[in-house]
Amino acid sequence: MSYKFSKYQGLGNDFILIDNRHSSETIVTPEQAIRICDRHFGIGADGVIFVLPGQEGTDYTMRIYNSDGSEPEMCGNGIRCLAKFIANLEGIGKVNKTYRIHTLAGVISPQLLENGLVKVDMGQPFLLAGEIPTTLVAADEKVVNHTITVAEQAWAVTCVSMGNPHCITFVEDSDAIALEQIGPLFEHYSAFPQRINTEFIQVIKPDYIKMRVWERGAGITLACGTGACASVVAGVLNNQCDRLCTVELPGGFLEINWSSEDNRVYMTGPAELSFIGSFD
Ligand code: ZDP
Repeated sequence: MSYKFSKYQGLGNDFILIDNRHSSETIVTPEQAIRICDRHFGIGADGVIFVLPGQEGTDYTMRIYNSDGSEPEMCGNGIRCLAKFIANLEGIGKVNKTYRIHTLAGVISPQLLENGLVKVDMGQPFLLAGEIPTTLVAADEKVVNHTITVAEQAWAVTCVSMGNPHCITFVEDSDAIALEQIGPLFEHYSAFPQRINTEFIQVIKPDYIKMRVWERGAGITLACGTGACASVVAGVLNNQCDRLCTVELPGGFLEINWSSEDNRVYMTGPAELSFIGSFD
């Protein structure tokens, strides 16, 4: 069997996109996803994303497998890529078109802007420990500026779920963090039963922060959209940043707005087709 795929990236967070509109089962298994995401023995990607038929009145459903085969609830950079991929599949130069996408984190709405960027209504953040999930505090409490010890070092952490779990910590110098060593220790920290994505944030100005990320199931990536959203929410909760904030990631920039009007988080950033191909 040969499958067609399209390779997209959003700020260097790269994905294999698969047209799965004919079936509500993914045509690639998590085991196959691990193989095709391999950068030496496969196509190479941070994850595999599927466009499936919509559910409950939505236009489409998105599912994603991380490069380790695990399935996250949501993917911020991925859903921008998905919006571009769908516009391509539908074969029309769609501008100002908004799609309603069913995800494991609820309905998420990406909009194709005239300038080529994609603006996504990422929904409301979840802040209670039971929703993250984390056992750091009681289930109905928030984790804001809470100190934990990882790698024999004290870290003040704030936890936010954008459908998927994030642990944010503010640091003096994000470049100085030994991500490769420290990231896995956060990911597998016992108080995070679903594991965790971890963002190390350096606040340059209230409306400009710098982020490095260790992703659950994918490790170091050049960008994480849900992580950028979660980081701005955490920054606001800690009085460290504005609701409207630019996030600088190794792969580029995202504009994040945690709206005080509707409590929803809006993310604007690029997504581009790299190439198309097929695999057996
Ligand atoms: O929650 C997780 O397991 C993440 N690794 C999912 C991927 C998140 C992503 N990088 C993003 O941009 O939100 C795609």
